[in-house]
Amino acid sequence: MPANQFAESIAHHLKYSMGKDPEHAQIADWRIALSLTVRDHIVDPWFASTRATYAGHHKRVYYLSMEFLIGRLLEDAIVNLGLMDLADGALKQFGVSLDEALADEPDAALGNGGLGRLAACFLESLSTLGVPAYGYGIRYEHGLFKQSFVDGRQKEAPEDWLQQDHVWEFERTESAYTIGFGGTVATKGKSAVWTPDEAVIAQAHDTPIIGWAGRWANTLRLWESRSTKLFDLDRFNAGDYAGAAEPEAWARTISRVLYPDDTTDEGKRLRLKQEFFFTAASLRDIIRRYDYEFDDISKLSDKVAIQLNDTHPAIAGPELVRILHDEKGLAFDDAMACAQKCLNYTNHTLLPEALERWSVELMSDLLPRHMQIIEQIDDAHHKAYPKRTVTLHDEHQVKMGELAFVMANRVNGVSALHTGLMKETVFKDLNALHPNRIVNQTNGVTPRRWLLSANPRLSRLISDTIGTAWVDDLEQLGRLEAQADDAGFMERYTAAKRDNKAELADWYKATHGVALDPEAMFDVQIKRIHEYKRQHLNILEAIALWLEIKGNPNADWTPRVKIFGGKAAPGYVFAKEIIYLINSVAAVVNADPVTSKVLKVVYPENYNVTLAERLIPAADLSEQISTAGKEASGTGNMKFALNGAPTVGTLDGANVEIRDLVGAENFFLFGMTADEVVARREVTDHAAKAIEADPRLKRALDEIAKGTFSGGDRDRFKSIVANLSGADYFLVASDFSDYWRAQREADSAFADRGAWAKMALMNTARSGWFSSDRTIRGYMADIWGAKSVTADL
Ligand code: 26Q
Repeated sequence: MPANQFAESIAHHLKYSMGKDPEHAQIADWRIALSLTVRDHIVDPWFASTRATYAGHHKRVYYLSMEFLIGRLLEDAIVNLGLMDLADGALKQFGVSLDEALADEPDAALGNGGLGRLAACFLESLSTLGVPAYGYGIRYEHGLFKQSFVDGRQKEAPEDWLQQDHVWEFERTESAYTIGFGGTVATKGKSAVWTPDEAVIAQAHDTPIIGWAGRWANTLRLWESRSTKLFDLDRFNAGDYAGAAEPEAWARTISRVLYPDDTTDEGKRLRLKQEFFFTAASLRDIIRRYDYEFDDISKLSDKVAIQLNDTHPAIAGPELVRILHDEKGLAFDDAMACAQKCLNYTNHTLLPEALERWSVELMSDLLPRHMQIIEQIDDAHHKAYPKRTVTLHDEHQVKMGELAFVMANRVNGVSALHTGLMKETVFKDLNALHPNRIVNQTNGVTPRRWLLSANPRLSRLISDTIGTAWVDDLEQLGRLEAQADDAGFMERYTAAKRDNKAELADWYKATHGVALDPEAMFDVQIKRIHEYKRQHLNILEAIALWLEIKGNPNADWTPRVKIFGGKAAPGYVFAKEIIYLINSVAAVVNADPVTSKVLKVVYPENYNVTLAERLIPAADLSEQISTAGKEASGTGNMKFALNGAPTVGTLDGANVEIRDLVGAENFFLFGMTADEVVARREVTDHAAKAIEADPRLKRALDEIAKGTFSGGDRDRFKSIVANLSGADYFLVASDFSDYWRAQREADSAFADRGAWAKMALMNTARSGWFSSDRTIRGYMADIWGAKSVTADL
């Protein structure tokens, strides 16, 4: 398309789709007009994809997830459609900067962290690979809260991504389902009739997800809850205006806000309602589409593969059985077998407190028919496996992990280590009964967003060196290894990182008023704040380092900037204390004239996908320091490695596989293994012993206790000090000494810039396996039995 035509299309949309006079258009208006123009380029491939799927009667993959952490969409679409130069040139004609337009888009944060971001990477890879697929989730009016710091403490404010026109979605008024709750069950022969006493409407909104090179587009279908009645006219006419709007307001609460908790099983009725709401609507939609195309419902699994992203949609098991048995008339056992062939479950955590359980009372009250079916599933499972029984409910609770497992064809973990631990721990008994059901699918990340678009400098160098095929064949990066001895290439590789760091420093100075030295090592830890992720281990090391530098200021220190990013669940008190401590340490350390040239601690507010895209390309060192056995996989770790930041990390999650691939010599390993962690917990006073054995750790804790970071207030961080010197469940103290050692090794390595650049390059060159394209191929082959349709075209 010629540049003029592209510009004309923008002008046309501004005027006729948006009713804006270009004279008065703001940056948001230009951004939306550009989005509408780009969107026009998506529609044809989108329709073609749907038609090809129907024409070939292909199997479809359905990815059910409570969370899709998609971030901004415009740049992704422009990059995948190859429209960057056109868009840039066209906006210039109007005197508008493309960068500013891209930066104006709100970041869609319909997720908490890794699980939600994984779902977003998977959607993009499914489209890139040309697999017929739908993502199904909830269209939250408010995504993850906005984080700010007030005097160092986290403050939450509502997120409002839908304040401006959101032109990426199409509302489908014809796709709406009534979803019931509560009520009664009447028996009818062998099956039952459920009559709910409360109902809401699930209204579909579709967002096309375009794959690389615009070859294929799938749909993300998000459900919005609406009232079945518009408003109560009688109450309105009686003058009760607030009361009249109540049914509408009440129904809408289901899709009002994303649960910001990723630790505790919130015992909330609303959460269970959200789960059933989107799962039931999605299943109805899936079956409607199947019925339109095929006759024999018992063959559903030939054409339908459903992936449950954790247990949040696990009610899909009983709901699908209910539809097949109560509504479609299959015998109960046939209904159960049919559902099992369609469903698959991904586990993302082994932390006991994060495994979902619902009380039998709540389940019976909200979903009475489903509770009966859960009992029947349990009985059927017991009958089939009489020797060992695994009950789906004990202590009057329904265990959603067990339910998802029993109702799944395949169950998967998200890294080799995690899958192994699943078999040995939470699902030990079920694994013994169903030895082939658990499979591993190590996570991956989309290289289009996390390299091509987030790191244009490095991408350009890669494409200049090995061509552009790496973009959808990431293992081609291996060819970069041969460049390690080419001085010209290494100079450009180093320059790309230096320029990314300078850009980050400029942004930080402009937004936070603090200067960062781009020559220093940028040491980055970005992820949700959690005790098991051990941000407190990192900040303790910062304190110890600060003290060490103060004691010997003229030594040859490797300058470091420690960068933190991440949100704490609003109800997670200890995580919020860690944030407060990091900010308090930053304030003291950054103001110290003796040390501030070689050590800074910074914590930009409101970490999100957009900030990750800024930080990762500028990182020198990737902090992946969780207690071994606790991080299911990690995906940030992969993004850093790909962008040339070696890891300092434990043998946890996918770190293990990263180290195997990039080479032990290009990874700063420290800490106990998962087995050693279990053994160490048995040692009496393990924390006290570790502190006694390491004077640096002792001093660091003493400084906190003395009030050095709290204006002399000795009580402020009492809970942290008490935890770390007491129970210390996540073994921060026991891993400290080895962490310190690994960090000093990183310091020395960084001082040799040439050698460091080679380590970084090996991380880039050997991380191609961590593409989510590889992960999706694994799911296609081992779990879904789905095919790439573009591969046949
Ligand atoms: C549960 C009940 C009630 C409210 C909220 C929740 C809830 C919400 C989100 C529970 C868990 C989550 C998110 C978990 C998560 O993000 N896990 C991460 O998944 C990544 C993708 O597989 C892994 O890489 C990370 O290791 C894992 O922590």
